Amino acid sequence: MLYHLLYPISETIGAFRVFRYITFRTAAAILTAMFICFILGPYLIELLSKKQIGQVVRDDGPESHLKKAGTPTMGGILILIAVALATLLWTRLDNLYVWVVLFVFLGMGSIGFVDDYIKLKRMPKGLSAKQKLLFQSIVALIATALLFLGDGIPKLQNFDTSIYFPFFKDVTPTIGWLFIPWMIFIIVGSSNAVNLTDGLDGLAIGPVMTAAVTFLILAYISGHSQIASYLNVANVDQTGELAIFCGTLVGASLGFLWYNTYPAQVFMGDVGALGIGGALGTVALAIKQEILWALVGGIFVMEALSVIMQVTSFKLTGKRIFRMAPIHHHFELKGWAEPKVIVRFWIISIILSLLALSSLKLR
Ligand code: 57M
Repeated sequence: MLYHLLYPISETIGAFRVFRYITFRTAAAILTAMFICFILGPYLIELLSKKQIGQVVRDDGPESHLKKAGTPTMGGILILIAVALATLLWTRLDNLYVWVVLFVFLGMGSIGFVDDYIKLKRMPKGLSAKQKLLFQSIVALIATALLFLGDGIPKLQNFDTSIYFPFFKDVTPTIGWLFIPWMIFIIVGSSNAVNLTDGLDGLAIGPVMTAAVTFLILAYISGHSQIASYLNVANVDQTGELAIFCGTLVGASLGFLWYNTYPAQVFMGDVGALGIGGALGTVALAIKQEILWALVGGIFVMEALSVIMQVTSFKLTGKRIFRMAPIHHHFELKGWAEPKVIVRFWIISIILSLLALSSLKLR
């Protein structure tokens, strides 16, 4: 919004020329989102406590989690507010990608909100897995349609339905209309994978932050034709503005982590996890980095795979592969202290992001 208000008067006041630069607006967006979280955090936590929006903890989980009962949840509302406000303030509002990503972020967040609310007020299980999946798929389908159609029919014909692989610049299979289910799979899968990871203090928000920093860099590159061509990365016109969205996610994650770090004063709830995951998946698709996303978000992939493997093995053989799934519970039950699991997962996510960034140019 500020771009539209202030850049036009840069002819009179030269200093306002900075509003043109994505780099300047990204830095400002990070700080804005972070301070919104810092400032609103205590009020929201107090409000959630007063309204008794406290976590119901299942008694079949690790014993150490029982003492977490009653910790305020739905703190993801803070992330939603900070990211949405900072995005509206610092991005160009005539950019389709920004609106699509924001739509998925708030759409998935709303599904999470309903789920959290039902869990707290009516039935502890919340929405059924089928209901959740259906609503998530509808949000993903609308986002897909918007990206395909763009601002008119021409975009439909121009839409690049190729998949780009890191390290192999010549492997770019074009999958045509199959790109629609592919996009839905990535968006819904990302949303759920982040949600599954969110089971220890700060465990999800740490890797979210590393992923957002990595996508911030990749989105900037993808929107810049010269840098993209130099680094052998797909150049998608106008995706540079997504660097600013990723910046707001970095800032909001830092701000939220302030309160969510061990021992947590607040949990994000599904309202946070579903929205963040969906948005990261959509950014990956927009900048044509969905394969690299599996590496950047390797922690989320590992958590989701651990659940799939555990459930499949349990159903087929009656035996468990892990002491408990998702995998963070496995390490807790092996005796690792909670902060040790969390920080080690963060370290892995940083290594994965560095590996992903090292794929640039190596194509
Ligand atoms: C998200 N939610 C946390 C909090 C957070 C299919 C199955 C594997 C699904 C999975 C599941 O339900 N996952 C959904 C996990 C919960 O946190 C809330 O949920 C929000 C995120 N959606 O923001 O509001 C608990 O996690 C802990 N927590 C923290 N710090 C945080 O910052 O400590 C969360 C955030 C909180 C708190 O204790 O109460 C959760 O784990 O429920 N199900 C499971 O994860 C269950 N696994 C399981 O049943 N495994 C089986 C296999 C066969 C599927 C097995 O291995 O045998 C476990 N979860 C729990 N107890 N709580 C096991 C039992």
